[in-house]
Amino acid sequence: MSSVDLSARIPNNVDLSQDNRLLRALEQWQPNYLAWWREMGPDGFQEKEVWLRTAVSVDAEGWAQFDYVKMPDYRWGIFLAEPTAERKIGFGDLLGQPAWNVVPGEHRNTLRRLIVTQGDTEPASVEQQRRLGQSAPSLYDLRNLFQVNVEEGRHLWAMVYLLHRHFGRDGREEAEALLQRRSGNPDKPRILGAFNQPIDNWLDFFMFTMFTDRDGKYQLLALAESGFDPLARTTRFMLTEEAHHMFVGETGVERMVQRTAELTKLDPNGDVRTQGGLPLDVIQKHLNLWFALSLDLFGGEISSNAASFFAAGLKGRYNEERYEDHLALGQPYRMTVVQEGRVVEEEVPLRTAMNEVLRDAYVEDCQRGVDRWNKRLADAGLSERLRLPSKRFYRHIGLYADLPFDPEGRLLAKADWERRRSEWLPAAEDRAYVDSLQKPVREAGKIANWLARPARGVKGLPFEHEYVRLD
Ligand code: BYC
Repeated sequence: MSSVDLSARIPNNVDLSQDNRLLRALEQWQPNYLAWWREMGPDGFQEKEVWLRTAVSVDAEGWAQFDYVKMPDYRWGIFLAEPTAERKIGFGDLLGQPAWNVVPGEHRNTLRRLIVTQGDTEPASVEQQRRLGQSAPSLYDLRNLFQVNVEEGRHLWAMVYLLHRHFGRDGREEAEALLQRRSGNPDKPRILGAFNQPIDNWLDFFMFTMFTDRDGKYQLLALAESGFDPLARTTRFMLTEEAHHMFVGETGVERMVQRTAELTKLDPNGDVRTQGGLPLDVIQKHLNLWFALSLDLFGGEISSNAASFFAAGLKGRYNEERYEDHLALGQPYRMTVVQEGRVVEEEVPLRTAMNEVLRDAYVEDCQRGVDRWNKRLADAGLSERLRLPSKRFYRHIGLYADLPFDPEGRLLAKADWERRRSEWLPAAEDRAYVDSLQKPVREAGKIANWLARPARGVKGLPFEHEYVRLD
């Protein structure tokens, strides 16, 4: 097992001290990263002590330690999961050949692009969320936000390590560029659509961590199958941290829904607004928005890029092992396409549908979360339910991009869609109402009225714990 060097300036389990050139390059990047973190990281809380977990090992047991840390002092490190002895490529045209530890020349550009695209999302999400600390509904939630943020920072380190270690000068330039782009900036935007959207309130944040971080999970799972072993090992360890981010989203929405149900029942007219809670239809609109934005992150339904990533052994399917056939040749995939304004079924070669195969697994996982929220509503005796919209609704990438599908997946006339838009997506007045509830709660043990307390605190501590020291 590679040993973990925690005392180094950059904690790592990749023997950085044995590679002087690489170490120097990363040590040059580090101050630029910290400058970016100070400029674009959580606004107003850089000097506060936060109860954070820090990755210190890659053991299945005890890989992290918890302590109070000021965020700029967080020990951002480089950790790869342990190698699998004699690992073989598990899919595509090179099935059964040894996995690579160096980048094959012919795949250099493609791999770099995949790593840069993945890497770009990490700082982007920190930028999107940088002002949320100002309106946190409790110290527990404030701490979870910062936990997510520092770990997205570590995921950037993970990708930057690969760029520096395996892509020479191009890789160093890309690592620099990752600190230059800015979420939502029209002159130097982040690469993927959802990462340029504003996250202005905690409803957006919980939906983002539920739906967009879950896209992260599936993309990382697909990259964890990669024949390029350092990428597979890096992403495998990132998934350990990612689980918490989705927990924050899934339980965050669940706590909102639970509180909405309580407040609805409390009001003599069943009006949650009079009680200062979030109406379910407003929650549903935010769900529609973030689900659709996150579906776009899987790329086009029919993608020759995805087919060649698969053929070349660069990006596999989620849990490739559970398939019997790892070549995916000669099999069709049925999907809905739009022809002359009509929705029809068509068969396409499976390899070109790899983005859609991954999206299917993702949708199933999202549905499980929605079912859990609906159980809360049912338990509270409410008849309303939340629903995932159709995969065709409000898409900007792929076959259904910019076509006027309603949440049921029916194609409407453009004018009808526009007229009904505010029934399905957050409108200015919905945003204004949500914003009006975003008052910070900074006393340990207290929580905003629109949100239920979590079932338990962090790592055995009670909810009342002072998770962020604000004095
Ligand atoms: N926005 O062949 P197509 C995460 C581009 S999230 C803008 O359909 P492909 C996280 C595409 O680049 C996970 N552009 O797509 C979550 C291509 O451009 P070129 C991030 C888009 O290549 C929360 C063209 O359209 N992981 O980790 O099959 C917090 C045609 O595309 C978009 C990854 O992204 C879009 N949504 O697949 C923090 C994994 N979609 O080449 C973190 C690595 C497509 O024609 N990336 N385009 O100029 C990939 O696997 C692939 O690049 C994609 C796109 C799945 C994203």
